[in-house]
Amino acid sequence: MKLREPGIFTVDAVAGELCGAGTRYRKTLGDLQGLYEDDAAFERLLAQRGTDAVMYEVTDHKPSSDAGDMIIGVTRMIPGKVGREYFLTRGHIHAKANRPEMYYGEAGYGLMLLESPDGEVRVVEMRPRTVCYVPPFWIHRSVNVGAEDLVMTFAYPADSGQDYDIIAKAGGMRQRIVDDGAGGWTAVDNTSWRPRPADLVASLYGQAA
Ligand code: S6P
Ligand code: ZN
Repeated sequence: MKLREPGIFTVDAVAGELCGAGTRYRKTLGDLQGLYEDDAAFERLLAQRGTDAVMYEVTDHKPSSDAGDMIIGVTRMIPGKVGREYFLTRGHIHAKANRPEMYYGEAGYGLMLLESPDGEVRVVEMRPRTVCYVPPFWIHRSVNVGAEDLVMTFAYPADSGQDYDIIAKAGGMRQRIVDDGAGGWTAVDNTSWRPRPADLVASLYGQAA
């Protein structure tokens, strides 16, 4: 049997990347259109920074997409707000919904915003050395509520995949993370959110390993 070689990487918490990782992608302001509550504030930011402004980037090591294998990487998100709403990642559920994930805080101050298919919400504060276990079936999105770059290492099963539509189809995530007026954060209801149909929830929970 031909075995894979061990991977050796360095997390650069200042640069916010996994040094030695094979792949990198960036999400720009233009990629995040429609995710924020305040369209006018989004358009203003777009006019200031341009559509190609990098909002977050991911460096990762994807040895394969085999069941039982693992993907590891680092996400770096810049700080800021669209109107009152803190910068966020697109967020997703794993396409194989029963696949979990681990996030480890390297730098900055952020949140992991989690939502179950039937609409339960959890918020986990992420600081350096915080480990967040994202259980199977939870939609997850990172939010930078600090003043610095938010840098997190992650690891998840290599056959997980990502489904981004689950958020769009519900009108966004159920809660939004906004400035509390005192420079902190608070979670508020997203008035556009709609509960998922019971058959969709059942089919997600019914997924076989
Ligand atoms: C993948 C894992 C991370 C995110 C990354 C960007 O399952 O959760 O690699 O992909 O933090 O977030 P998003 O929501 O744009 O994929
Ligand atoms: Zn994920």
